[in-house]
Amino acid sequence: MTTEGGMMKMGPIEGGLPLPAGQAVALAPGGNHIMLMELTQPLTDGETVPLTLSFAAAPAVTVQAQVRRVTPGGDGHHG
Ligand SMILES: [Cu+2]
Repeated sequence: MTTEGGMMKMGPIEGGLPLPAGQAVALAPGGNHIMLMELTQPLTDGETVPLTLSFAAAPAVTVQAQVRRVTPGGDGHHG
């Protein structure tokens, strides 16, 4: 997410999210986040879905993500 002329804009990070060695990189609402697009089935509150993260210089990692309802206004751009 970036702010341009006071407007929040969201888009993919060109070239991917930089992960400097030895540094923590946070994903959070309103900041860098993973966006699930073109879902093939609806997500149900409380269920767990696998997310596979791909890296340029490391093997892919699959994590289990918990589906949670977003509080209205909590994120600012997803509603
Ligand atoms: Cu987003």
